[in-house]
Amino acid sequence: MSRRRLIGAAIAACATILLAGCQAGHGGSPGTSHLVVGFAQVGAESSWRTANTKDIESAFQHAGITLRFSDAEQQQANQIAAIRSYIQQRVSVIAFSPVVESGWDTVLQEAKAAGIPVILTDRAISTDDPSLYVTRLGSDFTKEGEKAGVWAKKEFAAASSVKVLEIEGTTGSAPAIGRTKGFEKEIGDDSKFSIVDSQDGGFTRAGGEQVMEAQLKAHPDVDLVYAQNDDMALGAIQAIEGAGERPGKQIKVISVDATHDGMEALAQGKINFIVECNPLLGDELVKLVKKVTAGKSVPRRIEPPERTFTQEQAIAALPTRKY
Ligand code: GYE
Repeated sequence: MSRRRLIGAAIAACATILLAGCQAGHGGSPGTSHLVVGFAQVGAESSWRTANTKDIESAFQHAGITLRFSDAEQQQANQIAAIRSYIQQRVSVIAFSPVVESGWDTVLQEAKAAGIPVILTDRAISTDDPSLYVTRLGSDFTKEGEKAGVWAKKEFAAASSVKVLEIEGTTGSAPAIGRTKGFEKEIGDDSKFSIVDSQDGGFTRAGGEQVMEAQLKAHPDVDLVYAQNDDMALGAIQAIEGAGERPGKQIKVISVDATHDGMEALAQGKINFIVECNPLLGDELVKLVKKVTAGKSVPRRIEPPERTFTQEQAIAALPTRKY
């Protein structure tokens, strides 16, 4: 082969590789590689949140769709600023998990005016204007609270009085509102249950520990702790052990999420029951983004599959648990 031919063949080979790269670009299908999604995350407050972020990032990477990510550190003002910046960047879709339920109308009207569709992931908003978002992909938090209440009623069927401490998630957030409502509705028709206190633990381990420490002094005779996520339950367990008591024995513990650490504590009998909340929303979010940007219709509401766990079920599930 002459030198010139050799160079020509090399150029042709490069072009073929480039073309293949363009068409298959990181597993993306043709027509989606130009998409840019702005994702405004709540923060990094819990293991659930970390698993959720990781899953979303990897799903978008896999799909070859650009994801711009921001962490609001649990502050609504930060999240509003992030959404405004995505509007300015003219992203294809804005997705976000709202820190709290209310106060979104103004910024979402701005997104609407800019023609950028909004998808809610995980948490919900309260608004009178349903046109401000296309769909919500996330759990039914009231149902989760009900499952916790149903278990409590069964567990304490033979007791004559049950003192309950609620360690709630971030005040004003959809999961805190729903999980409180569902639980209180369930136990509300059984007068032996009394809620000695409900305190905001901010969905963090430190928050759970702090609330529990103070509550053990105010209500040392508490029978049941309902922690609205695993991190707060794990913090509460530390406080209970610190006070020389046995979590899961003298004081029963219910939690929500079913993250790996929570499930380990359940397997060890320090937590007694966990209501699962599924953070693996990435693939479904990618599908929604593709459909919405292709002008296809999507359901107004999508709920991920979820279950509950007893100690035996946690032991069985742990080896293959994904988060
Ligand atoms: O349960 C908690 C997290 O919004 C469902 O937020 C989510 C909750 C989750 O911090 O661990």
